[in-house]
Amino acid sequence: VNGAEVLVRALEAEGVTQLYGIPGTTIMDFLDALAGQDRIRYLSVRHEQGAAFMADGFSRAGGGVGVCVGSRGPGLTNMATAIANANDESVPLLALVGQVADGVADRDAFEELNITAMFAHVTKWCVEVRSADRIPELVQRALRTARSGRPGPVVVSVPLDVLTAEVPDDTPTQPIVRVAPPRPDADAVTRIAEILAASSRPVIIVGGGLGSDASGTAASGTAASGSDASGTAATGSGRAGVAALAARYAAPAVTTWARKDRFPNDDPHFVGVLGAGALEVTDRAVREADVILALGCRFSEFTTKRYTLLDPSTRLLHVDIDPAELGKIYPPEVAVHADATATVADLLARDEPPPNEARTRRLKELAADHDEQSKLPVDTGDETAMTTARLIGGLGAVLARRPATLIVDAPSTGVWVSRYLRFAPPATRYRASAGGAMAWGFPAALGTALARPDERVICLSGDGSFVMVAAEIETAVRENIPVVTVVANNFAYGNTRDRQRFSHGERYFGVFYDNLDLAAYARLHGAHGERVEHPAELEPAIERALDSGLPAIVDVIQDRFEGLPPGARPIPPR
Ligand SMILES: Cc1ncc(C[n+]2csc(CCOP(=O)(O)OP(=O)(O)O)c2C)c(N)n1
Ligand SMILES: [Mg+2]
Repeated sequence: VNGAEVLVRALEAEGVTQLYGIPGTTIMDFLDALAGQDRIRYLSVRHEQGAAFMADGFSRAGGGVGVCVGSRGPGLTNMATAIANANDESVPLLALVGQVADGVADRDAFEELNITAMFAHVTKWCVEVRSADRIPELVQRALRTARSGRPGPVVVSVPLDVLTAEVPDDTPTQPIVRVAPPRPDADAVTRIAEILAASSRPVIIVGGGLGSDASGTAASGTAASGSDASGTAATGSGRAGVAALAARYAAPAVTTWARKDRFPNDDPHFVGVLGAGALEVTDRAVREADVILALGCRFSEFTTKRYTLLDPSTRLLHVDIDPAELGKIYPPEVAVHADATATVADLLARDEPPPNEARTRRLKELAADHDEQSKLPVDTGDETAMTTARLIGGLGAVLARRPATLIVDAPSTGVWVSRYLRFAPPATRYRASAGGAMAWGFPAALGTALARPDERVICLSGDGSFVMVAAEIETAVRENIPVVTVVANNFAYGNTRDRQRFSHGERYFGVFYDNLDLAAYARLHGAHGERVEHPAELEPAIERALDSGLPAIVDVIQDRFEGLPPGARPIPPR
């Protein structure tokens, strides 16, 4: 057999079930090998960026490690944004690319790129396979690297002559190796418990390290996985575990920007989502805390309002699976290099502290303020205007009737979702991008639907973001992926328009444009299309889109100044 066949076998041995890609000279033998089997599904897409964001969505939805495929140079550079975004956001991903044949390498051959040099900085690992008999070893290591520890993207480059090289048919695949996530040191757990018990204004910050769908630990059967599949109250892991921990210390809990559904939103300890446009009460809970327990969060610029959120006098207890994150932004008093879910479980295994009145009183005050502030503002103005308040209200009403995963791209409407919609997994789930790359949403929604074919997926996108990847509607129709995409269509790069509103004297430049009729565009492809111009049309249109069973676009026509909720501002540029 040839290297391409061995590559297919190696992927299959690792449990890969789907690939998304675009062909090119260097990977034609790989496609040939895929064509001769039916264990791995190959979906041809319309842009490599789409393939990589789809793989990202597949990973986040718990489908395993998402894999995207491209031919050398330009095929891979088209994936670069998605790879860098996955690196920012700890998403496991494998980008599999061809490379010029070794026989002509280093001559600036056609579309040749120094792949390992270029991608070293935005991947967890980037490797070029030098001989076909090492394909099983390196593919296995790549996938293990992607999913272990702090997950992230890997690039595997396979030169053409490695794919065509002959190897014995009995070239073995390697047995799967999974790395158990590190458990916390017992002394550190004791210190955390003691400091929390002595605190008067604690807060728990829940980040992506807790109960991650993408951790890959569920597949290994090891303890301490908090994925949607295994995060049950019975085991005290994941979402239920951290809610129990919050209850034990009467501690309010907040989540980082993209992780809203990592804490039960209907729990009385939940006081909101950090990040741009966070509610006043959410920021206050953190700013005024005497003790912060940070579980698997990296204190991103976004979450910390440009590193201004924490008071230097606050005692920080920081748990993270990546030791590089401990002390990187804020120096912790207790730094725990461990899996966050395992740490929660170990904390819960200790004796209950006595109740504390001061903490309970503060929690009640914050919870009451959160209840008040997280009520969707009611529009009293022109009832025919398709305002964002009405858009979010309608979307929330549909989600309450028709449970789905909501995928939110980078639109200004994201702030509304993070403030005002509540998610109760597993019925309703929420996925957002924190790296900020526009265009993530629609393809990530396709990947989510591919990972969870029995569940519904709704994508909320801005028009600017959606149009960047709109070509993938053809992929969705051809491959029968019934994602409903609601486009908040304000004919503007709204988020950047608001920077001009607040920081550039309302001098609007380069932020407005025209869009074609996106509902008609959908129908031209054989998808379902709805154009919504009046608030009363919104909910029935989304319902019809869901009922159609087709990929669908609901094009919601708005005023070009629609965007952020009242009082919210982009983080100032300086
Ligand atoms: C790939 C990429 N380019 C540019 C930006 C900067 N940016 C952030 S949001 C935004 C505008 C988004 O417009 P749209 O998707 O229509 O959403 P809206 O804010 O209008 O709701 C821009 C240009 C980005 N985040 N990612
Ligand atoms: Mg817009």
